[in-house]
Amino acid sequence: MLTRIDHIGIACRDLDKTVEFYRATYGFEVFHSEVNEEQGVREAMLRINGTDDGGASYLQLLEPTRPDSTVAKWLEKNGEGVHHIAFGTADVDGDSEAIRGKGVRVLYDEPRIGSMGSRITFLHPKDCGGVLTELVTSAQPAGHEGHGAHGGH
Ligand code: CMX
Ligand code: CO
Repeated sequence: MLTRIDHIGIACRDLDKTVEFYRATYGFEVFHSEVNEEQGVREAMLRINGTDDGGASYLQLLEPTRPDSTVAKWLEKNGEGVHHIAFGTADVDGDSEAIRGKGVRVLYDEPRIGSMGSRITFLHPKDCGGVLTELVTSAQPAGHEGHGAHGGH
């Protein structure tokens, strides 16, 4: 069951500058940052609020690490802006299979590793009304999400 907005993914050209915009404008601080080579991104997670399933909602700021990455190609075509939304679930495997069964293309056969050791998959935007949609199961057990995952570069 999808129980929260886990994050909104925002594509940018300059991560440090974008982090500073969100800090100076809204007061949001970086909760976690990392490079995900498989996804071709350098990212910063800004924690906005906790959620009633024990998780949290974030903004995920994304800068491409290489020109052939999905985010680089998207920036080339669209410029900076909202790139995807992500729903949180305790069971990304079960939920993605159920959604696949409804005829929506799930991009990965098995979930891959996302932010903070989470397991993630994506639904094709062309099957979701033009919205690239991610499903996320956090690494932390339910009830303890959002704690102890600071730092890491
Ligand atoms: N939102 C909405 N539509 C999108 C999109 C997006 N983010 N990215 C691509 N599309 C649309 C394009 O506009 C295009 O539509 P048209 O044919 O009407 O022009 C169509 O999908 C195909 O796009 P494309 O530019 O040819 O791109 P690809 O097919 O090569 O890739 C996708 C699209 C969704 C398969 C690819 O972006 C993908 O695998 N995404 C999942 C991985 C990802 O995004 N990783 C980065 C984030 C990591 C994280 O969140 O942790
Ligand atoms: Co994401």
